[in-house]
Amino acid sequence: MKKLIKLIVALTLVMALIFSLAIVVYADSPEILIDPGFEEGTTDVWTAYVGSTVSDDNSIKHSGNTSLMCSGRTVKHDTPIQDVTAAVSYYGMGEYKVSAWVYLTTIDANVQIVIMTKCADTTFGPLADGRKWFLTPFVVAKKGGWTKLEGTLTLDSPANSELSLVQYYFSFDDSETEDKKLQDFYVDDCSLIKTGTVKPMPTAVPTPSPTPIPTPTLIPTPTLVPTEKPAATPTKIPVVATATKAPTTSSSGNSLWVWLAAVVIVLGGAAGGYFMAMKGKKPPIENTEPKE
Ligand SMILES: [Ca+2]
Repeated sequence: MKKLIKLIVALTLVMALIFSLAIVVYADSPEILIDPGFEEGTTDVWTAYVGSTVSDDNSIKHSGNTSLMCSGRTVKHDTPIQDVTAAVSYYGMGEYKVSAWVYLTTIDANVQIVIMTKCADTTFGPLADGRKWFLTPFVVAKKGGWTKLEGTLTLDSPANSELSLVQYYFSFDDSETEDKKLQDFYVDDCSLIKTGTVKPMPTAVPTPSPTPIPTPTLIPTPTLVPTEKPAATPTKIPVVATATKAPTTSSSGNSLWVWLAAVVIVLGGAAGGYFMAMKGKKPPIENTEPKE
């Protein structure tokens, strides 16, 4: 019984977790098309499929200030086109909502929205070259007014085959006369959204701008400041060793030495004088002459 209760609790927790995650991811994708209303002035996002001319126009617009005019068309699908390969590859196969507003200039005509997928597997598709077209039903668009095209397209290219190209564009009815299918027209407020469960697309990481290398500041050569001559350390005068103090002699001792010196001097002087006297005394001259 306890095991059964534990199992029920565990299953409840798992279901709650799955349900909470489902709430987070259950939502349609944000708008996939870039500049869908032509208000951002992008120049390379929307191009012409074949050889027509596409240009921003401010005179006829469905909303905002700008629409896109397509002129000089030569074939039914020569229309504005946007490459959506990255987004559709990310969101994958399944249901997509598409819509757009068109304004014809010459005569009412059939117009539709086209999503073309091309797989790396070139055996896929009606032409066996990897391409397949997903089309909204034709709508009779009006001359001199805005008509909404819309539909839900279920893309079913092989899930295991990488998409090499996905495009969003328009097509006129090839069975109609040329004045209908090749006329100039305007388009505005386009849309392409993946419905149902989608994974949030990671925000594109902006390319970091290179950090400017600072110009090295020239460090001026420092002026040589004469080193202040340190004050001469007075040469230490060696301390003269204090003479060993002679043993103090008594005054009597000094006197004795003085007396002895005096005696020596006196005796020396006397002796010298004597010898000098003796040296100076001439001996008596003997008479050495012959006697007569
Ligand atoms: Ca607009």
